[in-house]
Amino acid sequence: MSARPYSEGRKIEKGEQNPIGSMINQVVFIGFASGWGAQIRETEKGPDFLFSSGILSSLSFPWLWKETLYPQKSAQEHSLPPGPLTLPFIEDLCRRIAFSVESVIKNKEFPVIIGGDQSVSAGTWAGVANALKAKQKFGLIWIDAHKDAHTMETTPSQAYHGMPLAALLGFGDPALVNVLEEGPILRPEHVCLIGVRSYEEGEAALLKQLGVRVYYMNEVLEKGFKVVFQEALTHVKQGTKGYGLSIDLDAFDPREAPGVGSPEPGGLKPREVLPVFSHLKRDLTFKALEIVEYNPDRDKNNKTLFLIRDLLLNLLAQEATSV
Ligand SMILES: [Mn+2]
Repeated sequence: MSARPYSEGRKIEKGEQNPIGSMINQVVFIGFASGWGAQIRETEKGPDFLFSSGILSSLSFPWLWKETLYPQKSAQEHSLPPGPLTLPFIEDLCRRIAFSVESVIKNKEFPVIIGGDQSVSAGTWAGVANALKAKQKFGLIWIDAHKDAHTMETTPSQAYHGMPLAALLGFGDPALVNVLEEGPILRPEHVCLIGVRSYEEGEAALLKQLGVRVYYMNEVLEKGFKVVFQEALTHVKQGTKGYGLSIDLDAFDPREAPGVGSPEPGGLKPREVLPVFSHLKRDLTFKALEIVEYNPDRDKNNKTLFLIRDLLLNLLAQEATSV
């Protein structure tokens, strides 16, 4: 199983304004059905569950589900420990997602990547940077409970979903660093992390050495999400040709988003985050969005599913929906 094309979606109606901006035709979803980068593999069910839930029919903007990318072998058919044995699946998927994202942007459409474990990020942002000719000139806000900045030398778990940010900055396995072309996708000064509260020494040392700005959860609680996010936006827009948003659902408090791969207590509150996101509308420098680590098996009362819908509405709809 490689890719399943979907035609479902909602077309732009006559006279309707487009989401994001008038240059953009529609929002295009791409699913990344992978659990190979994680220790717990059920995130591979995330995109199909989201799509078949029917919840996307409540989106108020034009959208299309382009495809869902599946690994050569599912973790349900095949058992492997985290680490190098899983890399061929991840490398192949990252390249396919990069090509898919690239073609969406070249088509003047806005890509939304739905994961799947966060190893996808090594592919997503390679594709975005290529399409925009913005390699090392692209900003990224990484909203996550973790730093995802390990390399094989520092990781305790060997799981590749803990490594994509390092790869985007040029560190780690060449298969993930050089997905489409040689060399790092992002420069450290163009990256911000928000919501971090669980990490290991090795990855922290790498980000510190590179001077990457990390807004720990403490700082978010102190200043408020609104102030932190505005600062982060200013940061990632400086000297770049655009910016993207990578949202690991585990950044949110597990009481609000229980359906994730690696929950960490004490996270972001949707009621603080969603209104802030609604201000991103029609910002033409906002180029792509990924929402990852959705694990439907662990969700409770579809809370996480509804949170994904609310994130999409607040980030992409003309009028933000109150929550
Ligand atoms: Mn993550």
